[in-house]
Amino acid sequence: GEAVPVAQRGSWTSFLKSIASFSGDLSSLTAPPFILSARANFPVSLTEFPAYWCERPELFAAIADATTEEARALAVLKWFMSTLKGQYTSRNESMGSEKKPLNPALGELFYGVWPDKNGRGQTDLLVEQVSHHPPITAYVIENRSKGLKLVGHSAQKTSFSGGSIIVKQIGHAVLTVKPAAGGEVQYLVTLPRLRIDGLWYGSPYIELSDHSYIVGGGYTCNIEYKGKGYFSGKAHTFKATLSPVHSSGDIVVEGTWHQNSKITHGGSGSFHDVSAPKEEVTAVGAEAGGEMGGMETRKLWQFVSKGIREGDFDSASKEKTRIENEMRQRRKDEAASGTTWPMKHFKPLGSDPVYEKLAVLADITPETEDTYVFQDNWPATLRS
Ligand code: 0T9
Repeated sequence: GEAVPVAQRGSWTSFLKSIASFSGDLSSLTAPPFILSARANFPVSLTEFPAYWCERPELFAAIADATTEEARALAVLKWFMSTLKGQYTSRNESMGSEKKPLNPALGELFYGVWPDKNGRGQTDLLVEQVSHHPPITAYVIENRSKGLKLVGHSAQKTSFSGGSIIVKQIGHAVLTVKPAAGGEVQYLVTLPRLRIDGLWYGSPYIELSDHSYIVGGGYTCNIEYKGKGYFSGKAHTFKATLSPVHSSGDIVVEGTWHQNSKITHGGSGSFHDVSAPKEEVTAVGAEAGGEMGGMETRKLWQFVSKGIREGDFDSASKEKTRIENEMRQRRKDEAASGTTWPMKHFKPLGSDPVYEKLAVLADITPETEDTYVFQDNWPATLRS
């Protein structure tokens, strides 16, 4: 692969071989340094990824302003579509290719905020790594003044096929809207399938495939994803069909999720457009007077990140090993004393009643999924 630094070619080839002969938890494999994730100032662990759901806070807030079921369903779809560019192409844009995120420790935390601006209200973010084996990340994003709350969890099942990594996303999110007129509306949001291509060349990138759904508020929305060589021949293509549950009259939206789209049926005009810059979350420390505690992601991985950023891979890998050993010891001590690490913000639930009620409306499989119920215990630094 040409994108691989000469000195790391051997280790990239053996890394690819280990992916090919591996099934399950890819995040635990050790990758050569050039493919590790580090941004200007901080390490990037998977606990930071839920922030992608709100990097256009005004589109999230706009969901609350809709006054009809149709307008609200369109606002939810527009917000969702506008997050995909950040979720799936932003590492390529900022770091040249998809990168391997840090594998979060059990109990790792991330808190953040998008401040109020132009009356959109403040939006808060809280993330907790609720499982290490397999990795599961639970999150909440709430705009209290607008009556909007997104609660979800995210995990992955990976396999290797035809030179690409196939990632099946596990988990879902539920968006709860409390309209000003009263009542409560809930939307189930499911997640697309990913392919990681370009591995051989050392410049991995993501393409989305199959379907994801948004269901609730009187509508079902089926979003179909295609890449190069499918219906338009273009990368990152989608077609979303929004259907009212109790009447007829579909609205169809088509375009590229990393650029823009338009309404092609049941209306007209442009739909989403993500050419304007997005707004990254501001990290907020939650312990002693707003200081970051030892389990808060940017503090935990501080020196790993510094090493990667400064090209000092030796100290990055030593520091990473130190953290991993510390976590291993913690698990051993817990086993010895018959305790387990307590979740701080969530309670696991074997099946999600909201998922079950809404998944049937769009024939989503599986029919049931577990969930992590937020305990409504925001740290004071986010509630002042
Ligand atoms: C939820 C997102 C998810 C997390 C990442 C597959 C992946 C871990 C999960 C699905 C977010 O909402 C959206 C975006 C990117 C996904 C990551 C891309 C990726 O490569 C990693 C996996 C675990 C790897 O690191 C594979 C090895 C690596 C060398 C390829 C770059």
